[in-house]
Amino acid sequence: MPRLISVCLLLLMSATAARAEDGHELWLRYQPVEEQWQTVYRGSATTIVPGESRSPTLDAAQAELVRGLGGMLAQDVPVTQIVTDGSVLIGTPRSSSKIAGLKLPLATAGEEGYLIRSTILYGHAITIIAANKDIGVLYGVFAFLRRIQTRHPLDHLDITDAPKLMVRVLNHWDNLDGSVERGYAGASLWRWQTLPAYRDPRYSEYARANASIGINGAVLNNVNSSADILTGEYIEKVAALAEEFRPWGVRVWLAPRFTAPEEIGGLKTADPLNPEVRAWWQAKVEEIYRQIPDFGGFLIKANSEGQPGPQDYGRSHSDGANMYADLLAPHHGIVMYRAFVYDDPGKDWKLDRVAEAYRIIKPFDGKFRDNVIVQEKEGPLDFQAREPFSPLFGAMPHTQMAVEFPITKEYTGQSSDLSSTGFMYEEIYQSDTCAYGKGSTVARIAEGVYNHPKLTGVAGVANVGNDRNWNGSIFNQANWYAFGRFAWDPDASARTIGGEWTRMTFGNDPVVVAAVVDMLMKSFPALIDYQQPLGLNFLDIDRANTHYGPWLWYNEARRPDWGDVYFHRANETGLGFDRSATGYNSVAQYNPPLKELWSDVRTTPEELLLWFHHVPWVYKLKSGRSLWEELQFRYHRGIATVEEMQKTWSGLKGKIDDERFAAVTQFLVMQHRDAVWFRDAALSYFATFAKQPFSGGYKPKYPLAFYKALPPNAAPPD
Ligand code: BDP
Repeated sequence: MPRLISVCLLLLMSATAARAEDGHELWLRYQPVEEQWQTVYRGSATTIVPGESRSPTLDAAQAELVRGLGGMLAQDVPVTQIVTDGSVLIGTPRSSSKIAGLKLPLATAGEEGYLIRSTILYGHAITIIAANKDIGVLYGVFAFLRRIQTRHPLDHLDITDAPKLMVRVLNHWDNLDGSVERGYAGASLWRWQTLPAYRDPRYSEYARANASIGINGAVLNNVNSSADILTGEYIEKVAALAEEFRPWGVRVWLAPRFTAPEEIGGLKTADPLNPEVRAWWQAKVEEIYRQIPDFGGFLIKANSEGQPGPQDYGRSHSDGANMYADLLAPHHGIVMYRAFVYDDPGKDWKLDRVAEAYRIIKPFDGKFRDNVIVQEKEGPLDFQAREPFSPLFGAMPHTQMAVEFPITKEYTGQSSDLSSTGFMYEEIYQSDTCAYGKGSTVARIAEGVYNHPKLTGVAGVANVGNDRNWNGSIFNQANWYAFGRFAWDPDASARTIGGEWTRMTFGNDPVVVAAVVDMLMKSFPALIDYQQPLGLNFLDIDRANTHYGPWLWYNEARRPDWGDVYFHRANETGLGFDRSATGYNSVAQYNPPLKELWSDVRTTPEELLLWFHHVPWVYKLKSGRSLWEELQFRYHRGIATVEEMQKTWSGLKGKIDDERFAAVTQFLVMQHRDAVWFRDAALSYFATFAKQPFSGGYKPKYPLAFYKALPPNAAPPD
């Protein structure tokens, strides 16, 4: 019997050691560090010394430190006022007389930044985490813990860091019925039914995760908005969420519906210049600020894809944006006005859809109020895996511009694919717009280097849902993380951020780190290869609007640009959309020398070849291969990379807990299936125009007719 007990005990112990993880803890796992690191760190974090005065944010910072240090150093780290060797002193000059006495150079830390410094106080070697504002202390605490999570030393620290962008918001496309537009991580996190009374603990957990990567705002509802969000009933619910988020420095924002004065206000019009309409909005804005004094502002999608807007009343985009801006200004609220607009011209449209945002919005440069930010998707089209940067960046010198990035992966792998969007964030931010001389990158424009007054920001369309792991898959967490870290510093590198995330998520075993970072870095280029090589795009518009799987032949939509054929323009002479001077000339929207370089097929980067040109099938690329051969080469390369990722991952068996290991393994199988599906359908379809055989003995798995007959959203059998 005693023997049986000890066996059971052993089993139990080993089960705990290999503790299965479901991903709920994200990158904030705070697992005990290895023995040798315990020795290194313990001396630098023996006690926590907070200031004399408190606030919910300072309490959160202190609690995080207790939790993080306690977990990683596997010992209690007491909170005390007594300074000893190894104390961590936290606070602002206002909250802590000790910090005030140190007269730290906090000016460069600004409103939200922090300073972490090793110093001597009363003869003791200590670490200070100080800031001008409480939120900076919280960010500093997360940065300090991140150092331990990623095994960086804690001595001789002298760090000052501050976010380069002011507004760092997630855009949730959550509907009030609990569904999420383009969400692949379960239903909405907001349980409207039980708000404001019930405060799901996940609300503050969500805000904490955001704070850990510096995100400071959340637009709660879909840009395709319902007016109901502005009713008194919902504003109370929104206020409850704001209360849960507040300690973590996350403000709530809303996407109002332009016609709300008519729909819920009983007015006959929503004309932004009508005094009654203005009065209605003014009362609404005041009602919001009475309950939510730190309300962030409004995100607006107007006159785009059927959404109502000022043009419906004969007014302009700036009339609409400025009406909101004027009403929000006394409360320090901000309008984020989306440049993702395109008109509805009906069936005989002759325009280039890609050129629309620029054509429609650029004329308003300088016409928006100072508290309006124009929010433009990263590319001129619509979140495709690879687009050139939007030419609006660099075309509106008198306008505050923010990039809108996809985090949710509508066109970049949805729920199944491992594809790390950090790659895209870096590629876009580092693109040189050439607008203000060499080196005027999208990052510098976003940072407001060329703008006065300076109001900067970024938005990411969230991939958060009520799935246990928040994002639908473990690797999708990397994209939320990367968005936040790039929002903090647009000049950061995807590799460094990926490395941080990997260490925090899977641990610091160098074999694991090297393997996972390698997967992250190759995943997005692989996706481009097997879905949208050489600048192709929108090959997945299907009749049910799911955007999952290849639908290259689809051409039956109400308007041509809601079909695939419009975008790839495959015919017997070649492939691609001619946006050069000989075609639609949309390339002219770019600054010199880009417009000249990209207008010439020989000087266009091959990554964007078919974005700008209609290229003959026999055209020779740099590789020496013809377009038809190169296309095949890239599709195959994409799949080969997925296979490499599968191999790399399977090599980590035993080094990752079983649950997450199995989940990723299964997702990779799906990804491989879908990548093969994309390649086979695309190449079978293009072959009907190229009229040439496949190279190297390759043969698609099924005939083209089979792919065409698949219903939307249904992958072929393996
Ligand atoms: C498109 C999505 C649609 C969004 C739209 C937008 O398919 O669901 O409403 O973007 O950004 O790509 O407004």
